[in-house]
Amino acid sequence: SRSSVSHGERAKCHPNALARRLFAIAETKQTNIAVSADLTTTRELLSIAEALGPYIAVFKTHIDIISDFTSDTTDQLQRVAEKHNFLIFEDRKYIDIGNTVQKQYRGGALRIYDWAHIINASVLAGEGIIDALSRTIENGEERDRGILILAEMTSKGSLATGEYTKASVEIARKHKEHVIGFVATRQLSADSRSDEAVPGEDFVIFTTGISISSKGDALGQQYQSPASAMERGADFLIVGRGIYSGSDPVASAKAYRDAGWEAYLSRLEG
Ligand code: 5IU
Repeated sequence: SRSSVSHGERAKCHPNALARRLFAIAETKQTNIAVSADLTTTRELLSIAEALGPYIAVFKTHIDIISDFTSDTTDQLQRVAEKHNFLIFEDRKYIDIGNTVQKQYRGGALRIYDWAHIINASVLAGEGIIDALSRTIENGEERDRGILILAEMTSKGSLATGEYTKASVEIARKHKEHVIGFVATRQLSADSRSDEAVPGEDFVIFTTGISISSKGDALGQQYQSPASAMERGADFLIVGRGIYSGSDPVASAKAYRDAGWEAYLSRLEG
């Protein structure tokens, strides 16, 4: 099945250039960790990016929570990303009508298209949102851009389930040029009858809600362990407070990287 294919193999074969780059980074740095840097000042954001850069494949931001944001924040973040060879994922969760999300993606004060390799979107509003974001990518000059569809959520009582999740997969299949995968808690695109990978299809699964030590927080977040997420089909593990909120984020990042990579290797061995 698909889960026994290595990152190196997927780096060679994936039809999407950004996905190839992502798998090549994972293979080279031997990490499937995406740190969720939910920090609120430019200084903290850049210092955690610099410190954790060597151990991560992806740096996930919520750029609208930075209290002192200027274009310098993201200019500098891009420089750190180049230096340490990781991709930037802005967790913006686009959800509006096509005409609005194009403006939110391309323009405004944040100019997310200019600096974020990966963005995500909900298909609550229908597939037009994916058309609109795809067109922004096609009309722009940056070629290494990709979209993740928000197919599930980890918060208690999430309504992103069942038919909604199924529709997410169907819409992704129609937009393979720019949709590189899903934010989800498990493998979603296997053939429902055989459980085998669908030929020619290689969606990347990013799983949030990962913690080695905690089961949840006071606001409804629900966690699973790195090993559990990898067993369920995750390709990249998104870790926030588990890494940045302790006294030694670098040591935590290494621990999550080791746990994630070990689980990946044992999955390869089947
Ligand atoms: N996030 C989730 N669950 C989801 C989705 C996104 O937690 O279903 I979609 C985001 C929220 C936060 C990060 O930015 O992932 C998780 O942070 P912690 O690891 O600190 O809980």
